[in-house]
Formats: sequence, C-alpha cells, structure tokens
Amino acid sequence: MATATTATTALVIVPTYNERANLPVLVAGLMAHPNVRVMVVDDQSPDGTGELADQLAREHPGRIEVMHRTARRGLGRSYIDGIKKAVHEPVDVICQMDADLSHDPAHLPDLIAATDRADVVIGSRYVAGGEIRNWPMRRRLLSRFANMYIRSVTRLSARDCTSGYRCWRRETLASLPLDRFISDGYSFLVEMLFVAARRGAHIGEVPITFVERREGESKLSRAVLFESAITPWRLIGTKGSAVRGSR
Ligand SMILES: Nc1nc2c(ncn2[C@@H]2O[C@H](COP(=O)(O)OP(=O)(O)OP(=O)(O)O)[C@@H](O)[C@H]2O)c(=O)[nH]1
Ligand SMILES: [Mg+2]
Repeated sequence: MATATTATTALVIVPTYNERANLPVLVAGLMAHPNVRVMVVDDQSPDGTGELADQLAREHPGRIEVMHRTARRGLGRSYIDGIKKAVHEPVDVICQMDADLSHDPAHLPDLIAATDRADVVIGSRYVAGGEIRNWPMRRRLLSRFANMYIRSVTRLSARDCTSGYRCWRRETLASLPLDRFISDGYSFLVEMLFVAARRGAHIGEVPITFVERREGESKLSRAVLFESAITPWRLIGTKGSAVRGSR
C-alpha cells in the first residue's frame, strides 16, 4: 500500500566487505526513497569501502551512518552489532540488505509496505513473481536444495529462508535474543527466522528479482556451506540455541 510506504520510516542495515564499486549505486537507489535511512556496517574492508561510506554519509547528512567494526570479521557478527544499535532508533521497520546489488532498492517499498501484514517480510526468490538472474545452474540448484533442506528439517514455512533481503517490524527484531545466536553466514539468516517463528512472529514474503553481483567477489566459503548443513539440526535440537527462553 503506497500510503503505508510513505508514512513508514525504515532503517536499512547494509553489511559491507570490499563493496567499493557497489555501495555508491546502492546508496543512490536507497536515497531515492523518502523516510529511508541507511546504516553501513563495514568490517575494515581493505578496498576502502568504509572510508567511501563515510564520504557518502557526509553527502547525505542525517540519512546515512557508518559503523566501523574492529572485532572479529563476520556477516552474522556485523548484523548483530548493527541490529543492537538499530533497535534503539526511532524507526518503524529495520531492513537487511546485501551491498552487492543483488537486492534491488526498487523492491524496498514493497517489503516495507508488507510489514502491515507481517512481523517480518522476506524479499523472496521463490514465491510467484520471484526471479533469479545470472546464476549458473549449479548455484540455482544449491540454493533450491538449501531451502528444501532447511524447510524440511526446521518446518519453517517460508519459501526463501536464505534470502538476505528482509524487513522487520522493529519490536519483532528487538525481541530476538541476539546474544544467544551462534551462527554466522547464511545460517545466521536461517537462525533469525527460526527463532522469530518459534516466538510467534508472522512471516510474509514478497517477490523480488535477485541479480547476481557484477562487481567484487562473493564471500561464500566452504566453512559457510558446512555451517549451513549443520545449523537446521542444531536449531531443532534442544541444546544451545536461542530458541528457548523468555523474551
Ligand atoms: N561486514 C561484513 N559484511 C560482509 C562480510 N562478508 C560478506 N559481507 C557482506 O554481506 C553481503 C553478502 O555477501 P556476498 O559476498 O554477496 O555473499 P552472498 O550474497 O552470500 O554470495 P553471492 O551470492 O556469491 O554474492 C555483501 O554486502 C557483503 O559485502 C563480513 O565478513 N563482514
Ligand atoms: Mg551476494
């Protein structure tokens, strides 16, 4: 709904590691939306993405902030630090988004608007209207298999559990026990969703067209894949997860 989109304030957390070529394009796309702010969480990118983000913040006063992390590098860790700060900001929704232009800022109003009907909204490749561009068959199969695997082990109902493009109602995100989260990488995204669902959050999905990165390098490693295979089983087990416990 257009009215909800314009009235709703959003803070988009964007973790970055060596995204110098992509960040200015992403920021330009996001700044086109009124009521949208950005928090870049940079892990001391060797290519100078952090300094570039500082420059962008100066160009858009009050709309962009930059967190320069110095602790151990990691996507999940970056999100945890970013979210802990973001939940104290006076915004209605908090979004997660990759910097590599796989996630088109043009979809953001759809995601934000759908928080009217859900506590967390996934930008989904696997609902009607969703699409993937420029992925080789091998990568498509891996992602499809990962989602089937995750859904059958965890019983999560979402079609795209590994999408990193999401919008959360701020209170829903604030209620997650982030300090008890264990995983990093893709698994962190699955863990967030699983814990939120167990706590009664309603998950919505809106279609996106996902476009493979053109600039920079993927950080998908063997360690990340291994973790992804283990995590669903850990989540449904009784020990050590953030699932149990009170808010
Ligand atoms: N702060 C931070 N950001 C990271 C780290 N690793 C990846 N990122 C960012 O997380 C987002 C997703 O990373 P990608 O390398 O695109 O990983 P991916 O999307 O899983 O892999 P591809 O599909 O191959 O692109 C991008 O914005 C990266 O810059 C990290 O260790 N720290
Ligand atoms: Mg990517």
